[in-house]
Parts: sequence; structure tokens; C-alpha cells
Amino acid sequence: MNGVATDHEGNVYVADLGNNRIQKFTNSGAYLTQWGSSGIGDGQFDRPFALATDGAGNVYVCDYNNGRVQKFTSTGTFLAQLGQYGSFYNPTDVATDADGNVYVAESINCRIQKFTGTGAYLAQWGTQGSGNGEFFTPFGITVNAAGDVYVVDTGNNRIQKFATPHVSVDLALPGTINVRSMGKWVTAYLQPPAGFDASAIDASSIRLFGNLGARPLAVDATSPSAIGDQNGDGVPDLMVKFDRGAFDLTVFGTSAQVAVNGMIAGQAFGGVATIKVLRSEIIPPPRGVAYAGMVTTMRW
Ligand SMILES: [Ca+2]
Repeated sequence: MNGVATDHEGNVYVADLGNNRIQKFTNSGAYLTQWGSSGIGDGQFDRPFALATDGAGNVYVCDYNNGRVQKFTSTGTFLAQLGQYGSFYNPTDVATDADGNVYVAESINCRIQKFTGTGAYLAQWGTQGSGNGEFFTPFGITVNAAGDVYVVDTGNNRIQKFATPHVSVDLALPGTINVRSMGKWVTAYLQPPAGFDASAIDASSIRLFGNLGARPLAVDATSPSAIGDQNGDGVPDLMVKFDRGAFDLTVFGTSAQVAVNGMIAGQAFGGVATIKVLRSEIIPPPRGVAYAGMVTTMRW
């Protein structure tokens, strides 16, 4: 037994870790219902580690070894799955805010991810370390009424408090990226929402994360960056470049979700894009070797 949560009616939910089930009781301890069994299917668990409810009475369960969070009705009917094996690595705790957004802490990945109640990715932050905004095996998370996020940074013996990232930027990347091609950079464009200016983005704060299941690597953007209008909608975008080799190390699979975050006008922002990933090696011809069909003109 590990996690406990209550709902707005005072009912008590218990994550029965060893039995791979959730049990529900009244606030005086009378048994109401249970759901779950051992497995990887919908409504099954492999060490349910923690849970949380939202204002509507839905129940979110951290399915630790299955690398996901499952969403249920208050009576245990499966509704949705957040993340999947590979995009979460040992989620240890989940919390909801007043708007129904969901926050997930991952011990191994040392990060926090934020989703809407329907599972759409919103933001993430954190890497392994002991500096501000870094974590070492975070094991607990909660959100107060103002939307501030508190993280139990277990390995660092401290609690960290964050303002929730709530500015969403439009992240544009090429739809297909060959991470093994010879080009040095992967170019991205960030377009802030109305009311914000691309020039207000702090280029030094921009970091990119991929879907790597193992410990994620954050990729810093290069600077300087250029302001332009890549999508032609009249709103200036910030052009940033990421090292292609580092980019390769942050994503796995052939379809990857990548995220950027940083600071704009003093507020945290996040953006996300889904890309196709190719890993075709492109080998340059050896120096001095001409291939059939190549025409070389030499002048003295
Ligand atoms: Ca634009």
C-alpha cells in the first residue's frame, strides 16, 4: 500500500501497490469498491504507486512499472491513458490543479510533465541535478489553489515550488527529421501566443526535451537566434537551432514527441511538436574519389 487520495465527497482511494488494485472507502472506512489486476491492459497495473482525484471526481493512477498514468471514473471505469511505456519512466506521483490539468512526477527521469485532463501534453521541466529546477528522484507533487506546484525532491532532501508553466508557444519543426544526416543543426521556430513578442523569449532559457525513455537529456538552443515569420502569418517567430547529434540522443522510435520550454517576459512557456524520426546514415564520399556521373571541372 502506498498512495492515498480523497475526493470532493470525502471518499478515500488507496493505491494497493502489492495487489495491483485500487480500493475505495467512505471517509469512515466502509469498503465501497475496488478495481484493477496485474497486467498491462486498460485498468490493469504493475505497481500502482500513487493516485489523485480531480474536481469532477475522476481518479488518476500512477502505474509505476507500466510507465503510464491511467484515468478512471470514481467507480473505476477506465477513461484514458496518459503517456505510455517509454514516455514515462517510473512515475511516482500525480496531482491535479483547479482547472483539471494533471502533473506527473517521474523518479528516474527527474522531471515533471503537465497534461490537460484529456491527456494532451502541455509542458515539462526538470533534469537530474541539485540546482534550482533540477531534481534527484522526485517522489511527490501537489498543486495549491493558485496553481503553484510543489515537488518533493527526495534525493536532494528538499521541497521546490514552481509557478505553473502556462504560456503555450507554437513549436514548428520539420515534420521529418533525419537525426543522422550530415547537417549540424535542427532548426525550430517558436511563435508565442497573442500578447507576447518573440523578441521577449530568453534564448538562453530555451531547452528541448525528447521522448527518450531513459534519463532525458535537455538540449540547449544555440544563440544567437533570428526573428522572422516562418509560417507567414504576420506574427514574428523566433528561430532557434539545436545540435542534431544531441537531438538524436533525446528521442527514440520513429515518431517522437519533443517539447521546448523556457522563459518569455518573465513567465515560463512550453511548446510541443510530433515529428517523424529517420536514422539513415549519410556517408560522404572519400576525399579525392569521383563517382560515375560526377563532373569535375578544374581550372588553373
Ligand atoms: Ca509567424
